[in-house]
Amino acid sequence: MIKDSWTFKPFTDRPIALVDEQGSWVADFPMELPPDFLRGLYRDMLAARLLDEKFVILIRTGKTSFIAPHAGHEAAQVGIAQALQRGHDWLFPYYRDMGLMVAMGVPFKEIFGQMLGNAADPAKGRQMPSHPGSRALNIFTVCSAIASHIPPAAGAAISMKLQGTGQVSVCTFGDGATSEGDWYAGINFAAVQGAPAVFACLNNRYAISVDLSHQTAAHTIADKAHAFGIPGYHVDGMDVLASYFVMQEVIERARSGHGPVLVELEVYRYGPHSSADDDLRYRSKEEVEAAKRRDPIERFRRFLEKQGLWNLEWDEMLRADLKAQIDRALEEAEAMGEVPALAMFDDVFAEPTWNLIEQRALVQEELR
Ligand SMILES: Cc1ncc(C[n+]2csc(CCOP(=O)(O)OP(=O)(O)O)c2C)c(N)n1
Repeated sequence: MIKDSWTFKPFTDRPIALVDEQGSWVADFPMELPPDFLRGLYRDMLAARLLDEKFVILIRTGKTSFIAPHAGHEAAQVGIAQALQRGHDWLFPYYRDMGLMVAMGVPFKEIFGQMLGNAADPAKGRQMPSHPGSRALNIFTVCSAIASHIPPAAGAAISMKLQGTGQVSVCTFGDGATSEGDWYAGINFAAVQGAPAVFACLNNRYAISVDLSHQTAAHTIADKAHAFGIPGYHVDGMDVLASYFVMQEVIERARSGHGPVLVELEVYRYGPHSSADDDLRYRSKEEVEAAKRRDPIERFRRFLEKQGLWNLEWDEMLRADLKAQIDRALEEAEAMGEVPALAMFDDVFAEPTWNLIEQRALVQEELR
């Protein structure tokens, strides 16, 4: 059931944008967010961008083996993070969400530990790089298999409803994921159960080299919500305030018992699909350059400047501070060194089984 009092309308032809490309507020309601919050959105987007740049250095210097660039996704990622009750709600992210991790509050050192697969990684190097998770922040560990996290996100939401916890399960994925069976099964089940789940598609128009026109015949990804009987919102994901406001509204809608929502956030990835991809084989330099002219950080910078909340001096200080934090965190993560081989037997079960105990002893003997 959709209430008239809700600010945003689902199934719009054009993506919902609140700030235009020149940085002007164009919404039909007043912008009443505090200055610190607005500056915080900018800081988080900048942190995400600088982290993305650092990851390129990590791969080029052979310190990590896999990166999935997220530059261009920052506004959507930061908007999603700010709309969640962090550490209370659950997040089911995907591998391109490293900027989302920063905005959620995962420490840089932990992020680098995960990228290096060393002792600074709470998961003790068990996952491939760019596949983080956080027990402390209720972030489900990323899985490489596309859309495989949609059914667990639906299951978690159904459990939240049955137990009346007041939590929401938020799940992110790319446009390619919307062609997977798990995607339909998971959202359908959540919708039928009226579970507090928000499914957010970061639509960057490519699934590696497969462009959107080969992915779906639907007009938009948001339109697919019709099939599940839930609202589908079509959002400009290069606009951090649109991403934040829509996500906030739909998360609270889900929290108050109105069931799941599908949100499509239109973004662009500036980098290749991953460190193993050559994107010039399937898209032109001109297309990428044109997308960069719509940069989410620059657009929000203009907005802040118009609000009297931005100047060059502050920007330079902020960048220098973030760069220093990132460099220090990387140094600290590197200094932690390798994960001891025996750590592979830790945390497998709450109580180790007899065969694990035997295997551990064998490995220990081998290492002696
Ligand atoms: C089930 C499955 N099929 C295929 C792959 C190979 N694969 C890895 S990433 C990817 C593209 C996913 O694109 P999208 O969901 O749009 O996210 P994006 O990477 O564009 O952000 C594919 C096909 C996989 N990991 N899992």
